[in-house]
Amino acid sequence: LETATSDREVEALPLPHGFQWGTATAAYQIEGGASQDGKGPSIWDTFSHLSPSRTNGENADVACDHYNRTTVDIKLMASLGVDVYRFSIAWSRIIPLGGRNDPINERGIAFYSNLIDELLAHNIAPVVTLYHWDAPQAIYDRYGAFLNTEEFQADFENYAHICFSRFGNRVRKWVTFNEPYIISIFAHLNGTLAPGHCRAVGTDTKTEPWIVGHTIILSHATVALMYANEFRDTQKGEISIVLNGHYYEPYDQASSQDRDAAERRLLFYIAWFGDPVFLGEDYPAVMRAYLGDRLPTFTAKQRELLQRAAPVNAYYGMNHYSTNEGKTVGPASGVAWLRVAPEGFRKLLNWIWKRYRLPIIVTENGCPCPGEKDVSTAVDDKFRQNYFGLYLDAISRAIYEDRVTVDGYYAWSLMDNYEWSAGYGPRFGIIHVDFETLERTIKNSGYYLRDTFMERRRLSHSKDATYI
Ligand code: GBH
Repeated sequence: LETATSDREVEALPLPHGFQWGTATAAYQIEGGASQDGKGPSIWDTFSHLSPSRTNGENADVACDHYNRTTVDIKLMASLGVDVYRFSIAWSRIIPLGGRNDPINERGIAFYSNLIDELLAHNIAPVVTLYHWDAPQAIYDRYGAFLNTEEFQADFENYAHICFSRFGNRVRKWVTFNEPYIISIFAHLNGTLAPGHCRAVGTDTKTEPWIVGHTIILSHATVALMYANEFRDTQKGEISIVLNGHYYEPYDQASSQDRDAAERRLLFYIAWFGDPVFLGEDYPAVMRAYLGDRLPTFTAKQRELLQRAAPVNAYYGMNHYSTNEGKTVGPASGVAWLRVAPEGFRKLLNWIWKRYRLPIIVTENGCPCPGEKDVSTAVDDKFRQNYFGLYLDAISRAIYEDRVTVDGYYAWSLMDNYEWSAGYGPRFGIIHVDFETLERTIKNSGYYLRDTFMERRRLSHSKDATYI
């Protein structure tokens, strides 16, 4: 495997003593058990079985079979010394038909309840995402899911209420939505992710992606406020949302047009959701200027909701993988869209901190190695170790040199899994999964993370920590 990721060497800089590290996954990507124990179909069950295939001929009916192997997987995690495990709940396991008047599936609830108990028994804190892309198929059939703001908001609120009631006594950190940008643009504009809505007859790609975004923002605000009003005092947890985004470098630093373009890209990518959610403000003015009335308008009542909900968000959940510009910014990894660019990461940490002033938790970061295939080549994953090392160094620089607050880091992903429309090709795991035998093997990057977090946190409170 290729090893070079950057001109820079990993320095293993200090991280704060209380800095939490963990791993992350999503239900559809790992669980399998597609119709086990009363689970209803989700839009991903449908999408991954379409013909002709839009997912490289592959589906996640079985995936890592995590649904039947949680004990093994938690033991592996525990052996790596993680503090945290971020996973998502499949809505259609809890309410197979999705809606607020539909029956609850106790067997689905039992699965997540046991998962949480087992994590806690191993001293691993659960971080729970309510929505990681797998809407119940029934609500999409009934009213287009995200395309009907009021219906979705009410159904999501009901689903979230059940989750807080049943799991909230053991969960200290909640995420409402994973990556609203991807849900809006990839699932409803270019159609490479479920439901691939724009490919259907009669869809309107001029307005629909922006309606989807609107729905997510309002549903998040409703649920965050409900959590604060009904659950937070007794359950003592935190809630927020996870936003993704590459950093954008101006193609030519000397050009003010390029600098504006890069900044505009960040506003469309991140502030689209960040400004309404974290600041309680309207969409960025530049979005209105470009999109006009293709972009929905918040009513006075909705603005009030946003303003009341904004202070409830306890952290900024940041998924980050790479940097873009008009030219190549680093060596290629195992997928075309991801290049190794830790400096961009550091700049984006600063950009987010400056705009939102919330403690940042890196809720996903990782990469596949170039040429990574079977276990014989995958386990000695130097490229990934180097990527992790460089990105962790960038966090240290942001914390100690730039004074940005970063509280945690969750590697994507705990194990190789179903990479959505790319199927089982790209492997992001720190644990290798053989998809024939379902055997798990910890990769060297897993051990690397275990050791480097121990070392980096030790440095921060040793006398030798001259870095600060
Ligand atoms: C995250 O999305 C997801 O939260 C996670 O589920 C996923 O497994 C992980 O990243 C790794 O991808 O092939 O050019 O069409 C990150 C956003 C959106 C990045 C889809 C890759 C496909 C680009 N991802 N995108 S392309």
